[in-house]
Amino acid sequence: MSVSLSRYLVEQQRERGAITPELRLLLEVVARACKGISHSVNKGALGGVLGSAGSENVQGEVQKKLDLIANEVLIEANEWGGHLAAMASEEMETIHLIPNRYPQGEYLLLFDPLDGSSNIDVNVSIGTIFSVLKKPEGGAGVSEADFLQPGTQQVAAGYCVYGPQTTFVLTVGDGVSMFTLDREQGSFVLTQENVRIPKDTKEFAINMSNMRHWDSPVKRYIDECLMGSEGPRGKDFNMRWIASMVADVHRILTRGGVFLYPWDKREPGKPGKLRLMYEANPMSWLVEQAGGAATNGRERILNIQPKTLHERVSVVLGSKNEVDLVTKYHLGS
Ligand code: AHM
Ligand code: MG
Repeated sequence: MSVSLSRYLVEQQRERGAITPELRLLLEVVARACKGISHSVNKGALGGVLGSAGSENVQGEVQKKLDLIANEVLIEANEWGGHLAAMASEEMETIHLIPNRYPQGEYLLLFDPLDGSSNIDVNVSIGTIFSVLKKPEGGAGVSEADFLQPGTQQVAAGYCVYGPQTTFVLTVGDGVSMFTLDREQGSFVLTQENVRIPKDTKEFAINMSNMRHWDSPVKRYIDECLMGSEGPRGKDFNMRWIASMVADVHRILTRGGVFLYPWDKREPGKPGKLRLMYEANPMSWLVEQAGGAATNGRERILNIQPKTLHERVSVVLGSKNEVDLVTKYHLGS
């Protein structure tokens, strides 16, 4: 018998005590929003949703129409349920407070509404990434400072990948589960539980066009992979780079691999391209929950104390032994 996401969440709440009723509602609502986004993504040119919106986000990136549609869908779905104190998004400079006309809850929701924006118009997998925190106790109202908690404080995290299938991937700290969207039923159905990432791999993911800008530990690691069976690694590697972190991480959760988006010399003042709070933290927790590892080259990503909402970070995640090796090269040992 198939298990729907709703049933899975009820069981997580009732039998395992892993989530509260409010968090269950929150996750149901996020999944419902993802269904709506999936619908828009599928329509593509027929829905008039492709192309640029003609605006830029706070990071100076051109916003696509679907970036804004996905952002709107997530906000509208989550505003009225009474489970949230506030939201934050890659596409919004400041936090989004819950309007006074709705009850306030104790959770904080962060998201990248549509990750892999450069792939929207070319019909390649994209996705939504989300992270849930609890508002710190005490203090009236809610401010950006309430969001600045390390990834270890997440109470739920996941993503929804819009690819050949729409798959919702979730952790509430009790392993990683995957749910496939059944379009006829209109519901997410549990298709894999207890996802595990193999400790070793022969597959790496990095944007090789940035090679000349990398730092020496990253160069060394990739050079050794490229030497294959003739080099110190003694095995041939394969490479994949989808340029949608959701799709690259989904492959790693499915069959292993290592993903790197390191600091590089193009913008030396920035720690990396990817954002800590709504990209790296949720993905790092999922990867760790599946037996993998995630560091910024030196330290565990989940331990980083964020200083700003849109802070960036260098990312190395995936199969544990590879992440450990890259980290070792950075630490100079
Ligand atoms: P986005 O959130 O604006 O889509 O940017 C993040 C994406 C990641 O999904 C992906 O890993 C990376 O940017 C690709 O960057 P690049 O085009 O430099 O290879
Ligand atoms: Mg993104």
